[in-house]
Amino acid sequence: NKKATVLDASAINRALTRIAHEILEKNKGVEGLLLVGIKTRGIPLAKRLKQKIVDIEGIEPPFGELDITLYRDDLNHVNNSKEPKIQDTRIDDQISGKKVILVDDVLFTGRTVRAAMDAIMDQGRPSQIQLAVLVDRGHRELPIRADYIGKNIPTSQDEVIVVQLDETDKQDEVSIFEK
Ligand code: 3GP
Ligand code: 5GP
Ligand code: MG
Repeated sequence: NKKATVLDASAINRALTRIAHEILEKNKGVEGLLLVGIKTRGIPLAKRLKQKIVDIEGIEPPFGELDITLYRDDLNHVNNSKEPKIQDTRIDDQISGKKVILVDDVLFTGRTVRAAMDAIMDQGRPSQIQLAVLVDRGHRELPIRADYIGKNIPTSQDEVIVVQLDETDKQDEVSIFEK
């Protein structure tokens, strides 16, 4: 059951506009950038950032997608928890020498981002990997942090962040739910 709306459509749009500017400021323009969206909702978010970058600079950065899903290792009976595994990688552009900007909707334990970095490094040697997320909900289990954050939302373990986007859910809204 829903506890609160944290970001409405205009707040999401403003956060993405700010992040697009931050990416361009930190990287001194579009040169060498490669935007990579992570699975379902990171992909429309990365596409929106790409469009904002085009609107600001008039140059379109290359774009790719990673599909990372939770996978249960059946051999691991003792600690039968799910780990994110790479399912599919669609990055047509050369990765070597690029500044890869990973984009995801929610950053939680950091395990998905770790898997994403593995997938990237398997394909080439980027000059940098940076991370942009719409929401950082805390509870990291790895030494991973985001370079660009739409909103920090401190959560308890029994809360979940629901991210809805026009492209996948017919509306733009971020809200907190009690499990
Ligand atoms: P996404 O593919 O758009 O990122 O993890 C699968 C989906 O479940 C994710 O969609 C995510 O939005 C949603 N989800 C909601 N709460 C959680 C959660 O606590 N953990 C994970 N891993 N996913 C969650
Ligand atoms: P992590 O691997 O950092 O634990 O989790 C990150 C991935 O799991 C993200 O792709 C995100 O979609 C999903 N995730 C984890 N917690 C939440 C949450 O509370 N809400 C949503 N929407 N996604 C979550
Ligand atoms: Mg996600």
